[in-house]
Amino acid sequence: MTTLQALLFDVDGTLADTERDGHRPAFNMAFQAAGLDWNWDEALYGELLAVTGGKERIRYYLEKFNTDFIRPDDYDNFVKDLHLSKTDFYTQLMQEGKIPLRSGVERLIAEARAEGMRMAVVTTTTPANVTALLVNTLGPDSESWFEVIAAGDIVPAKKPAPDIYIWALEQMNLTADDAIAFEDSFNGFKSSQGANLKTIITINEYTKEDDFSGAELVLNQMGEANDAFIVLDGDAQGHTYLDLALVRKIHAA
Ligand code: XBP
Ligand code: MG
Repeated sequence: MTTLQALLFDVDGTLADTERDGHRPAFNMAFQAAGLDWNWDEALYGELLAVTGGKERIRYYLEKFNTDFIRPDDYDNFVKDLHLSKTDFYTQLMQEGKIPLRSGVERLIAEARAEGMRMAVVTTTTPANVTALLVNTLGPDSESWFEVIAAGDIVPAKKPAPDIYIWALEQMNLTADDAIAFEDSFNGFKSSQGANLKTIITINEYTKEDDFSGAELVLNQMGEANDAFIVLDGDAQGHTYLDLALVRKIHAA
C-alpha cells in the first residue's frame, strides 16, 4: 500500500447537512418564485435523493411523483431555468451562514493543511454551491486549499457513476491507492468504490439506513475530542474522533 497523499471530500451531507436545510428549501423557493405549487417536504426529499443532481432530481420528481404536471414545450430550458433559480436561492442561504460544517470537518481540514496533505472536493453539486459553502464556513480563501474542485456537470454521468472521482484523480495525477474518500450516502459511496477508493462514511439522517458494506469505516460523524464519534462499522483502532492519524491508519490497513 502506498503512502496516503490526498483526501477527497464529498460536499453535500459530508461537509455539512446541506440537503435538508439548504438544497431542499432552495428548490422550494425556486418553485414558489416560478409560480409552481410544488412542495418538497423532508420525507419526499428523502425519496428524491435517490437521484443525484438538481436538474436530474426535478425530472425524476415529475416522472415519478407529479405525473399530472403538463410540461411546457421547452421542457429542457424550463428545468434549466428552474435549477438556475434554485442555485441563486441556495447560494443566498449559504451567505446567510445558516448551514454550519459538521462536527470535526473544520478541524480535520486544518490538520490536513498543516501537514501538507493534498485535498480535493468531489461532488455532484453545482460549482457555485461549493464556493458558497466553503467561503461562508471556512473563509474567503478556502477554495484555494483544494487542489481540484470536481463538481456538477464536469462529467456527464454523476454519482453513483465513478467518473467524477476518476476525473479528480487524473487531474491530481494520482491513483486510487494514493487517496481516500469521505462520503455520506449510498450513491456517493458507489461512486468512490467504483473508482477503487478506500472510503470513510459519516452518515446523516437521510443516509443512516443506506448500505455501506465494503466501506473502511462508518461513523455517525467525524467528531471532536469533546464530541466523540459513534462507530457503526469498521475498526476505529481506539480513536474517539477522526483525526489524520486515524485516516492514515485506515488507509494503510
Ligand atoms: C449531491 C447531490 C446534489 C445536490 C443538489 O450529492 O445529489 O444533487 O443535492 O445539487 P453528493 P445541484 O453529495 O453525492 O455529491 O442542485 O447543484 O445539482
Ligand atoms: Mg453527499
